[in-house]
Amino acid sequence: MGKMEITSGSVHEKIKGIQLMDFQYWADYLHHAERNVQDVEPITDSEKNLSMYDGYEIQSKVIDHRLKDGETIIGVKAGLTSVAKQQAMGVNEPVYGFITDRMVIQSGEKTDLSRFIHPRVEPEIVFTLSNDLSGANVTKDDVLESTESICCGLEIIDSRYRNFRFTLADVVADNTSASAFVLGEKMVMPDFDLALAGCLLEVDGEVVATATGAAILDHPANAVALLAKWLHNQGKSLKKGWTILSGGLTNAFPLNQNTTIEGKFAHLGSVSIHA
Ligand code: 0L1
Ligand code: MG
Repeated sequence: MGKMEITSGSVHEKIKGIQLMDFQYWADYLHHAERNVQDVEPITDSEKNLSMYDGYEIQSKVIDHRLKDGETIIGVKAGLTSVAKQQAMGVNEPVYGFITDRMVIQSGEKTDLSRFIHPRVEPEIVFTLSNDLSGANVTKDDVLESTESICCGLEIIDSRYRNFRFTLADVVADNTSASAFVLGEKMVMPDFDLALAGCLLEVDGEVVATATGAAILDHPANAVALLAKWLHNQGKSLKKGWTILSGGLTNAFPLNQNTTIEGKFAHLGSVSIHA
């Protein structure tokens, strides 16, 4: 894709004298940035009043772009579910986004960095459900009852915004920086206390961060329950067999050329990314 072409006219449209934000314009802007591996300034530099509602409207159009490009939704992610991540990014609430088949990296495969702007890696606990799950009051226990298996994973986040500078509404519009992920090979039932499950994150063999599952909203299944409630509010559900990322347990670390990042987990084995 070359220079960005905007077909919908101006950034704003006026209906009956009320100025409306052009969600499609901003979705095109972010999709173009992702496809061209070009960082951009946050939407809020232009749209000071961008709300969370606006962010999710734009995100939905960003996902439409991906579907038009032939991608398939294979799951969902919770983001900013740990205090470590919220403090690092200067925000105070979790968010969600969608993941597609184009984001899968096979375990052991060397990661081609040319498709990323400034990738960072964070360790995740990943759920697969045995049935669809949705509802206004889904609990951690409902999630655990519906869990087919869990595994460890590493998510590559790659904000389309320059220097990862964004507000919460910006990052929502950008599909919560979703970019790629790799899953560990060991699949287990959550028949142990996931809140106590330890995780070490290593960069080139050196431990750079540690956490337990409790870092994710006291228990990672709480993040999945939150996703079920969010989707319920949109008349949707978590789908059986989807890959569900519960959020980075620790802060994320840059993935540079000739770097190996490995997540080592109690009960769940380990998973690594090499670039
Ligand atoms: O935990 C996450 O996956 C959050 C990603 C969004 C914020 C970021 O880019 O760090
Ligand atoms: Mg994440």
